[in-house]
Amino acid sequence: MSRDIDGRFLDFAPEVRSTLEKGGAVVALESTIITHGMPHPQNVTTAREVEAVVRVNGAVPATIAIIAGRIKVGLTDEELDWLGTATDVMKLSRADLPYAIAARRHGATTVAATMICAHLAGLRVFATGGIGGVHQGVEITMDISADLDELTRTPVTVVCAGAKAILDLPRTLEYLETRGVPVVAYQTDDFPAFWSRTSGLTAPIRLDSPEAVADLIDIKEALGLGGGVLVANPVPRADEIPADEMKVFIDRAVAEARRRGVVGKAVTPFLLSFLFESTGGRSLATNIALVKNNAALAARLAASLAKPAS
Ligand code: PSU
Ligand code: MN
Repeated sequence: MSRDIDGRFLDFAPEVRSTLEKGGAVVALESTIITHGMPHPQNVTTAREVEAVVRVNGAVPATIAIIAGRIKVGLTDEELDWLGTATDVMKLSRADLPYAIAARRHGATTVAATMICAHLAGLRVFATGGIGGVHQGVEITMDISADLDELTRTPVTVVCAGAKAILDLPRTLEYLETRGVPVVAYQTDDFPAFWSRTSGLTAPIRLDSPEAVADLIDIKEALGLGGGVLVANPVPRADEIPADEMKVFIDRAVAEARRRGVVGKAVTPFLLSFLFESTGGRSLATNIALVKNNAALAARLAASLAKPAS
């Protein structure tokens, strides 16, 4: 269960707490996708739909965010609505978490920060859209998402649709391999590319059922290897934007970010919103579909992990 025994930092939603106490299945969800990843009102409607998808697939959702310095594990409807339009919410990664808590700030958790909070809360599975990774132009900017290092140290399984295709995907995979993070493609041989089902890169591992992924997670933990597991689940065929179509828009977005001098935490939100505009909303529709698809798999995985060993 939770390592935060005295409740010093964490506030659990009652349903999340009671489910954890019974050893039931809970799926962590992040909040940066709500505050910095999607426009309003689609951000809030998606967050609700994603929670519903988790339930339908046999688990309890716990959306994680920092509100007035408290780590919320599971948000109320009111908190979720508020988050959807709030303007004073920080984008929190590992480096920002202690400050946000100490200064009683509001913060949306990225993949890295959500993994940390999920682990503190005793959750093992987390669903998102796409992880951050090595950015294009890393030779000059050294921009590598803290999400990658978090996967090397925090034992939470992240279900995503690959790394966002705005990134340098070959280098992202190299980095994960160097740092010893198992990367599992789900029911495919290829590492998926967020909006597209394939990146043209072969994934290191392929598994075809939630039970097989659960086995791998249990064994990794039993071996004491530390760190997380990345599960890359391709967007459903009907919702994908083929990689060659997407590339045109991505190249334009990356060039525009460079021209405007966008750096640091602002890069990913800028690229996502630029793509939303330039694709006439199509990139967002695909993003929504892939997050739901990941939530469904994460719930089935959490349910499989929660089963008592036979
Ligand atoms: N998945 C999405 N949309 C998003 C994100 C993930 O579909 O906006 C967020 C996650 O919170 C992830 C972050 O951690 O993008 C990556 O930000 P950066 O590249 O600055 O590390
Ligand atoms: Mn970055």
